[in-house]
Amino acid sequence: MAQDTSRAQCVDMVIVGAGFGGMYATWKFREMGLDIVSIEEGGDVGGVWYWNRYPGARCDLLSVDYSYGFSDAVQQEWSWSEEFAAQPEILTYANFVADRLDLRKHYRFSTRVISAKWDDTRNLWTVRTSDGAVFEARFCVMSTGPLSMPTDPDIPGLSSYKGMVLRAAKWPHDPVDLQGKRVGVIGTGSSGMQIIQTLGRTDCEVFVFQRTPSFTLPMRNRKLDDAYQTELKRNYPAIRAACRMNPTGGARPVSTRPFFSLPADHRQELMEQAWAHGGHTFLGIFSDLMTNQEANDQVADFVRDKIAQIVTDQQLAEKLKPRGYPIFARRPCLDTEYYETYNLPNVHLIDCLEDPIAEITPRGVRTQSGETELDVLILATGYDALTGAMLSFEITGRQGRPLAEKWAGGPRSLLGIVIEGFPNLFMTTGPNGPAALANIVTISENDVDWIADVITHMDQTGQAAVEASTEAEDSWMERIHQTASNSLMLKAKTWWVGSNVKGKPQGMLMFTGGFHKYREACEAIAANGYRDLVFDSAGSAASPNVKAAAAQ
Ligand code: N01
Repeated sequence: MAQDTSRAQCVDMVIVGAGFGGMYATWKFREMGLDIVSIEEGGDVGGVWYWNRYPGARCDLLSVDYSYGFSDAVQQEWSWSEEFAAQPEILTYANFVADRLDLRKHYRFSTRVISAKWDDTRNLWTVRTSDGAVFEARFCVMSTGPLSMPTDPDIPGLSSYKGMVLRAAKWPHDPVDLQGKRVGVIGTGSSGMQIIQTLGRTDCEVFVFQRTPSFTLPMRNRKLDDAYQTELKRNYPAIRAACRMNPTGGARPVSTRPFFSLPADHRQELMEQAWAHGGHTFLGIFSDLMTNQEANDQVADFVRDKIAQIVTDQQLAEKLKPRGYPIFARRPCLDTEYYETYNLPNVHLIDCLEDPIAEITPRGVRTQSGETELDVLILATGYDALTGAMLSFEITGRQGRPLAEKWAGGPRSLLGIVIEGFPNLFMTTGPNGPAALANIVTISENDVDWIADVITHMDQTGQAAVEASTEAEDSWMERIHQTASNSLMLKAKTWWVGSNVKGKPQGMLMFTGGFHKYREACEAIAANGYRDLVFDSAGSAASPNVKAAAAQ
């Protein structure tokens, strides 16, 4: 059916999202001279940090890593107060960047994209938004984020509950008074654990509904003093370079030492030191934790022993011990006295493996053994991750093919950036890249820069459209599959493999080979003259601005 585009506003590029990917894309493509419009559902910048305002929300990547390196002015002017920043500081940082780089003027906030359709004859995208606007654009960049579509639990009776329901991922912007309340928390992933360890230290009565216990390691956060800040700012070029060489996209220790290459007492000593030091040290002491089941078991035992040492009631400690999956095959958390929280008299664990939730009632939560009355119910039940946001609106590619149809068996793309059959559509931190397995900010910068180079190449060579070749996409998907199969990553049920959403295709969708290998793959495609991409020069629609910039 012909599209009515008579009201359309013509731009070079539509960018979706105001998280770290969308904000950097907005800056980068504006600086390249493109006429851009950026669209964001939230009322302002910040992405997940705009929405996730729950008590205790904090990033468990180092603040220094979890910040932009593309602008030296920004990194020199901004100072982090803590090694691991809390949500309010990260949101203030996002606002600082938006102000400093004057990004807001490009955004339409509180606006959702409702469809994006490719026009084969004109080589243009038509993008419609919830406020009735229509844009025609040569390019679309989807910076919709891997964790931006929260899911409610599949428990009967939720709508019947008469108390207050709060969602970790859509926390109210106005203060919520939880003082003295009976608060139930469903979910013990990263969000739930942060809420529990925070509310447990207030005068709330906290009831934790735990289904699968998660592993968590001590964060041991600390304030950053002036001397440290000065040294840090002097070293930024080296830090950013190190992040780009690292599997996590952060300046984290990496080991080349297999677990069993050391005697048992030395291994124990290293684990004790890492536990005492906190942060990411633990992940950097052995090289083979995700490939050697026996090594993984021993590290998991070490953490289970720590739980037993911390939690005074040994029956409770047993319930908190994660079992049945390798440590680090589900997203581990860095916590602040999470296990200690269960020694507090106002914190109660309901083990939903032993005593499953039957329903949510008007008064609270009923498990098999009885009803727990609650004033407030907090849902920290996770996300339709990686693909949820992209499939939440209609995207139609070449010959009217819906993305939902192409991705019916799971997402397919080259690098998580370009998709066969969807010309001039780019993703940042897309589902087949390292996505949520590495530092989102480092990946975002990598992806946006790669896209910018492709667009420059197109304009220099007179191309109107670009997409992944079928062969390159197939071969990248095979590499994702092979890399995951060679590790223990597939041995846990988690959002990483889509098992938290009913009916979702299962399997590792992210590239598990590390950010450094992913970056090398991106660079190799550019270095081979983009032979893995298919270009279409028909009626080249190069933006006049980009052409002018390229000619300079
Ligand atoms: O979500 P999750 P999240 N009955 O999917 C439970 C990032 N993040 O928002 O495992 C009972 O991890 C579910 O139980 P189970 C980070 O990448 C980072 O916490 O399915 N329980 C699980 O316990 C993270 O991985 C930070 O048995 C039910 C929980 O809900 C990602 O976001 C902070 C249930 C969901 O855990 C997602 O974390 C926060 C049911 N019917 C988030 N349905 C930091 O940087 C679901 N659950 C620190």
